[in-house]
Amino acid sequence: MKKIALLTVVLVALLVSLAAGIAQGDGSRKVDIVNFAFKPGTLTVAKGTKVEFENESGTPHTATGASFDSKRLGPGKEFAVRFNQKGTFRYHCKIHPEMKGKIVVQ
Ligand SMILES: [Cu+2]
Repeated sequence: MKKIALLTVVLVALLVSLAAGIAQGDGSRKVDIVNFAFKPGTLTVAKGTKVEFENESGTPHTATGASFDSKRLGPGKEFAVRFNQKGTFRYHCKIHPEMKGKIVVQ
């Protein structure tokens, strides 16, 4: 009976640490470029998250901020940047300056 209790404690601890890992956001998040817009326009992530920009449209775009630049992203291409500092990071498309988005890092 003691063994089962110990096993339960170990399993619960494992599940809690897994859930904590997901909440900390040490994975990656995605911004789609579609219909001349970044979706979502505002993405909130945890510090240390990698954000992937994927051009799902038929025309080239860029995701360009003060500290990063995807350069010209053709249709179907991806660009990733990791955000290691808290703050609000605005970006736009150099080809279509009306396309704007922001990443909020908490
Ligand atoms: Cu564009």
